Amino acid sequence: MIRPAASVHHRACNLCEAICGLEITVEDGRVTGIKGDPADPFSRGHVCPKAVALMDIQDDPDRLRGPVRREGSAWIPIGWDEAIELVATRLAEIHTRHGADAIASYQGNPNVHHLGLMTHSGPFLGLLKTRNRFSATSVDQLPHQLVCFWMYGHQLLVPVPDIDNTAHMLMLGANPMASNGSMWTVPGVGKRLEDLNGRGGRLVVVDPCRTETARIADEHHFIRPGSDAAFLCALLHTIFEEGLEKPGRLAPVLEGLDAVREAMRPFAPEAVARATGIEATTIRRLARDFAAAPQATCYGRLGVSVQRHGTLCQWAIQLLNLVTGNLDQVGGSLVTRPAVDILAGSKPGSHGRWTSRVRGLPETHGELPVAVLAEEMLTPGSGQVKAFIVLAGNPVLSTPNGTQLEQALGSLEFMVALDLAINETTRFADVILPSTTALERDHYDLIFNVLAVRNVARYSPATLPKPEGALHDWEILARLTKALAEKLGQEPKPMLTPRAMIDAGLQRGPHGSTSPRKLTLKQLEDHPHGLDLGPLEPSFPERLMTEDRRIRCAPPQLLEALAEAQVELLAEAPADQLLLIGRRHLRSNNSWMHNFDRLLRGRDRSALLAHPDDLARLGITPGEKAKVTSRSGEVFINVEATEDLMPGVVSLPHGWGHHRPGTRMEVASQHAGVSANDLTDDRAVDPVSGNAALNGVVVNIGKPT
Ligand SMILES: Nc1nc2c(c(=O)[nH]1)N[C@H]1C(S)=C(S)[C@@H](COP(=O)(O)OP(=O)(O)OC[C@H]3O[C@@H](n4cnc5c(=O)[nH]c(N)nc54)[C@H](O)[C@@H]3O)O[C@H]1N2
Ligand SMILES: Nc1nc2c(c(=O)[nH]1)N[C@H]1C(S)=C(S)[C@@H](COP(=O)(O)OP(=O)(O)OC[C@H]3O[C@@H](n4cnc5c(=O)[nH]c(N)nc54)[C@H](O)[C@@H]3O)O[C@H]1N2
Ligand code: SF4
Ligand SMILES: [Mo]
Repeated sequence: MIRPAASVHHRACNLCEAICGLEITVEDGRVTGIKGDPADPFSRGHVCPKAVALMDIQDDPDRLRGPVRREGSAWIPIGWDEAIELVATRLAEIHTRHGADAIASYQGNPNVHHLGLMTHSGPFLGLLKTRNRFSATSVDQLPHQLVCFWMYGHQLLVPVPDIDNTAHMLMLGANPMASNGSMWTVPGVGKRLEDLNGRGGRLVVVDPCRTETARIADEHHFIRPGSDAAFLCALLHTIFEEGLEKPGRLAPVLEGLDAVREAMRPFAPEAVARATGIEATTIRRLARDFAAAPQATCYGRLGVSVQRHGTLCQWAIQLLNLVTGNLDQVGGSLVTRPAVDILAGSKPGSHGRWTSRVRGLPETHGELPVAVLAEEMLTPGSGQVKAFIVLAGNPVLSTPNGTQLEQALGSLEFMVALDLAINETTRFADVILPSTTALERDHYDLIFNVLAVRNVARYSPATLPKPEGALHDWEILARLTKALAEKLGQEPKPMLTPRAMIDAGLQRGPHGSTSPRKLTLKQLEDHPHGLDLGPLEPSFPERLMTEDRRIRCAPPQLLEALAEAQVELLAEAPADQLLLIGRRHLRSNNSWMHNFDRLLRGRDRSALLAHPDDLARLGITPGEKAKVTSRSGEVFINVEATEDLMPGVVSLPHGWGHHRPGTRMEVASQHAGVSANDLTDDRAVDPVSGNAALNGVVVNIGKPT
């Protein structure tokens, strides 16, 4: 047999924030191999098991390959012209009849991993002028962005831990050994943490779970979920009280530090020990260790953002870096100089320009917190949401109180989804518009280069040709924009292709036409493994984006929120309370990579984990099914015992619950699991940002009778 000639292609993986370089073998039009690209200067060959699943996404028999329209429970294939016309007509009609706010949108996680959705969803959604815009941001990193907007003047001016040069890393609520880093693009984080250890550095992890990352740390401390703000304030308190403060070079541009010092006064380690579950002497030592390290960086991620006091946590983390002189320092936390500087051309941010109709939660950066999405659909009255656009998202599994959202989606007049799958959310759509896959399109990381531990740039050409009749997401959006604009009597702005935008962006950027490097798209294409543009370097105050280039240490909203939260933060944990938190697994990705056997091998990963003492107290036998209830709902799930959890804490991964009728994901439905978000509470939000508090949910466990 003659084997068809194989070709080898290089591209960046778009599945998670690590943006690893891949080497992909294609034979006879099919992908036959995917491995790490050793020549990628940034990821240096690192890869994880999900990368190989890019070929499963490609070959998934359940994947939609053309637009479909729903009639009852049947899906009818339709042509693109008909699909675009249908969607534009229905949206325009609802817009005219019920007003702009009657159309809501949700942009899911893959939007930020997808060039065409990044460039083309804004103009489309902008036509609607709806206040009901939502995204995964408000079940995720909203607190980071709000804090950076308030302190540094731009929501994306986010300092990242300089892991390769630090001597001491304090990490809260993050498990990069499973998640590969977040708001922190750090491919091969395991190797980088090993190197930290090798040069005598220290990793301290604070997490209610002894995670994969905690296991390789020098120190791990359990913390009661939701109490991190108290812990972080106690670190700051100690630093101020013991005179360990040394803001250094940035001291002249710090504004409001006295107010911060005053605000931290009530949070003595001795006052927060019971609330956090960490002894006062330990807290004091951790503060001293951090302050004494020659370079240190504090990083807090999902576990401290997606909880009751997420914004206070992110504020305290910035302050800790800042008062110890580690902000904008090599080995501390630094901002990038991305080759396409999306900060330069974008709005710095906003907060509270409007509030949600029913509950009055504030807008941030043009979006409302997704925790109010269902109630905006279910509550009658002027401005009620009647139509829904979902772009690459599965909010039924990803946002709090998923069963309530299901009920809401069932009540809509019209729904359209840009997606490849008929899943828990898109099954409610009237029309689904599936695009090409990641391997069939060009890619450039607009967001993750902004959050990377080195300044890097890489342009990935499509690996596979675009199939006959298929459209890229950006083409679908461009066609929808044109059709809808006509119907709404608006003039659509001319749009460049994503590729042309990157070329222009590179030339305008800091390494572009006015710099010695004169970076162009052509140059990037000549470097198929990506370009390293150098390490992160101090750039404050010049790079600050506040009007006066000063750092606002004490945004009034945060001072006020801390004062209001004080009693709650200092309160002792109620006895026998069980708090639910989430967890991630290396072989899973949010809600949408459960349809591939390759990633599901091994033992069941969807069990509820609990501490053996809690199970003994409740009379639950490990290995058996239990009933877990919360204010929002109940699930029945196998329970496993583990001493890796702090007593009083139970954990479930999110993104499961594939048993729902009407989906078309054969393999996933056989590994259904339950959805953690059938237990999380849409009413539980961070009071400052409205970010959902998906961690620290009060639950009860009982026998499944
Ligand atoms: N309880 C709990 N809930 C959580 C979290 C948690 O830790 N705990 N984490 C939260 C976080 S951080 C996030 S980011 C959200 C994520 O939740 P979502 O924003 O809902 O995103 P995903 O679950 O990744 O769903 C992605 C969808 O995009 C589709 N898709 C994939 N590729 C493409 C493409 O190329 N084009 C199009 N058009 N569609 C595509 C997939 O089929 C899938 O339907 O979940 C949040 N929910
Ligand atoms: N394999 C894999 N990789 C992923 C994803 C995935 O689903 N699978 N999702 C991607 C996405 S969208 C994101 S946003 C990132 C998230 O990346 P990470 O932020 O690293 O998220 P997790 O791995 O969920 O780790 C969160 C940690 O917070 C802890 N935690 C929960 N509650 C609290 C608390 O109150 N306090 C403290 N201190 N800790 C708490 C949990 O025990 C957990 O260890 O991962 C990305 N990468
Ligand atoms: S770590 Fe993330 S970017 Fe790297 S191969 Fe795995 S999924 Fe892809
Ligand atoms: Mo996320």
